[in-house]
Amino acid sequence: KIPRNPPPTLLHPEKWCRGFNHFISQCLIKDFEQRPSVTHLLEHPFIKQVHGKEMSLQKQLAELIQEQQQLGSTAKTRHERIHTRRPYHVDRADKFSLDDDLVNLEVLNEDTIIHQLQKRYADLQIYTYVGDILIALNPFQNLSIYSPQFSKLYHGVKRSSNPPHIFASADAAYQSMVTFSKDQCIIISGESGAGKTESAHLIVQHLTFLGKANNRALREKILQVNPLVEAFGNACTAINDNSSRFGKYLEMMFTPTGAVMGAKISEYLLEKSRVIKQAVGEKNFHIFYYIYAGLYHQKKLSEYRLPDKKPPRYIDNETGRVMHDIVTKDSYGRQFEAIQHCFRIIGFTDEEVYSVYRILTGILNTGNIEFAAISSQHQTDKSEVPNPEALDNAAALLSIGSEELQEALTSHCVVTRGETIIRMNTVDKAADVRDAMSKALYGRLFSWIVNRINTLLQPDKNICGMNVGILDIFGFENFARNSFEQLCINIANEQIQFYFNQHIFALEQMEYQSEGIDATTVEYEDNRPLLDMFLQKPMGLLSLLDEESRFPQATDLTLVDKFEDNLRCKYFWRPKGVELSFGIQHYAGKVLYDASAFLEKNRDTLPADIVVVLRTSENKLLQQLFSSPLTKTGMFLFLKQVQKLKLKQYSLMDLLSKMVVGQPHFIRCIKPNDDREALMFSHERVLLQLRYTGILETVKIRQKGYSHRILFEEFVKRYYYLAFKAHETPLGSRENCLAILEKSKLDNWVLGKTKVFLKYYHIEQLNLFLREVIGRVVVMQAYIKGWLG
Ligand code: AD9
Ligand code: MG
Repeated sequence: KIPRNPPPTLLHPEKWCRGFNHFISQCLIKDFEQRPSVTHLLEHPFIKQVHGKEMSLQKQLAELIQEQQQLGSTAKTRHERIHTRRPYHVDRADKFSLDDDLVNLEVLNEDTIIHQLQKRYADLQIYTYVGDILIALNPFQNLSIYSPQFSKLYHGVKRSSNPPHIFASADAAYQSMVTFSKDQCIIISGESGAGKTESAHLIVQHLTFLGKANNRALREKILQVNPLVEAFGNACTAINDNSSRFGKYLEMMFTPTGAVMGAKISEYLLEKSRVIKQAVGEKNFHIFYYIYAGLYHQKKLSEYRLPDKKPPRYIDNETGRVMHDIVTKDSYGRQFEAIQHCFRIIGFTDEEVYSVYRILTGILNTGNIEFAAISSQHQTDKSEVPNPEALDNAAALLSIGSEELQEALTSHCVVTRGETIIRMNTVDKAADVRDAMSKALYGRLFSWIVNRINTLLQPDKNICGMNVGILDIFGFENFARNSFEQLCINIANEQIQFYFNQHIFALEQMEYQSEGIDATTVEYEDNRPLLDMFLQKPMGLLSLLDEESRFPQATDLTLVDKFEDNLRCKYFWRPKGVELSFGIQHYAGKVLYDASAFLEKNRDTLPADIVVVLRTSENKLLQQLFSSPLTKTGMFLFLKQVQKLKLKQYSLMDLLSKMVVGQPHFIRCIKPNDDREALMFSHERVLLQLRYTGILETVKIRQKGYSHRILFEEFVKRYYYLAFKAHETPLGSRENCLAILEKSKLDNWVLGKTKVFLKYYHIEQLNLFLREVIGRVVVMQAYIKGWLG
């Protein structure tokens, strides 16, 4: 009567009654060191007594145990670990040890590190560890290392059994979550085009593999989330054909036994301005091309009132190119089908999807509305719409009145002394209102889609689960021309870097001091002064920007003047001769910004007249988008939100850790060249990234430092199985920690005043021991449970 599906992974014995555990520990787990083999267990009097002769049961039990035992095998010394041969490992005689972990380098400097990365890259070993941190070089080609076989290969095994891999990092996060019932987060960083989004996909892929419950439909749904939101939030830029134009935090939720049960996305700072205008060589959000091409091939353009000779203005900034691509290649059309599939699988209703299409095509039609000046006797700066068919089309798709729309675009109400006066809009103003409307429509539609996905993937509220969050934001950008969007993106990256520094360097070194541990300090580049320059109140760059945005007379020039007057530090400068330009020395390099339209973009206002019209829409979804302020699913509330918090001194650490909760795991993506060429390794470009991300310092601190610091109490609670019987409840004392550490035969750990200081590899070893022990308990639990019926 062994249950068909024993707990897939670990069911912490604590969750079972102590009586059972006592029994099990009495019967089976005599001594941790003894490590009874399968035969040992089968020979055990208890098992024999119960089912001694039932071979099938024995066989099943043996399989179960074997499976569990694969999780952890005999502990090896660190030396053995390093020199174990692994599959896919290309062994080469070289003056640098071709090791998987930079921490093992004997000679440590920029040259040795880069040499090792370069060698590995040439062998297509794109992943390398720095202790518990993963470095991922973008291969710029499809590798055959992400199949389900690889997911299996990396499932629950020791990290050193296989070459470094993103699946191993995902696995580590998953195993920590299950073993300690604690939320985890994976923070992926790197400049634009370095491979963050691809990495995020691979992590989701592996986590869905690990969290396989019997709910296949749910897994399918989760796998469609990224493609769907990326169709709406990604676009082709000068650096990356699939560049993320929003920040994304995807939380995958699991049951206490590690089965996936739901997901939630938080989106952050979508680059809405892309809807209305794109830089030369760049494109609008993918979805617009998909839908236009899809409708073109399905011969449905007229239904959505779109022209079939020339794409709408918003998606046609490279004259003729888009139409040519759509007619000759069918890839956009196929993508449209894929998106329809995503909507269906995730659970959007046909009506909802139809409304989304109407809004998208409504936006495209809105972009085609033109304005021309008309002069009347009294007013010379009035505007009218010379192409009323565009206006009618937009109004029809948005299910609003055409006249009302025209009015809202070409005029606005002002209330002075209780009187409402209607003022006419100039041509420029009307065009601005039109574009503001398109941006608002798209921004709110995007947020709605995200919220809807969250509702559809919401787990059962009755189960108290845990999650692994994956943070994938837009990477650091430095274009020929950098605007407000790049500033926001780069500040966000500045904050991620700060978070990394805090975790890897600052917190660690603070703890050595307070716990009286003697560990060499490692110098690192602290970007806090730069963040202060951005975020301090009231004189930080963002505060100044907000302040200036409130003055109606302010211009972008007065803004830059204000910056210059107030930001007196080495990170800010103003180049001579270019009025609207200012430079920032970011952690990742110097960027020159063009302040044109900064104020307007920061104000991001939508005239009330437009809101009023949109609220009259007969499209229920559209009505909903403008009926109430959308509740933002808050991720880490930085930038403006940071300022809303009435903090004298902001602390991103606090903010990030409030939002991105859980134990962080870091993945640093590196772009090997700017030409997106496979196997091309630009020494210079990689070195630059290694420098600004502080990889050399990270290797040093991982070599010398103790990346894990655990309170005595917590340590005993976690690992007491390793030295005590399952039914015992030892105190969280220094002595008991010592007992566990000695029993586990680890070396190089240190005990502080209140904490155990461990190297990153200790954690892996301890967890493997623990899983081995718990694994046996679980098998027995399953067995006994089945036996008792
Ligand atoms: V941005 O900041 O959103 O502009 P990312 O997200 O860092 O950027 P992305 O993941 O989109 O970069 O990767 C850029 C391109 O590199 C992808 O479109 C792939 O063509 C390529 N890439 C990245 N990682 C891999 C990989 N593991 N295997 C194959 C990859 N190709
Ligand atoms: Mg990306």
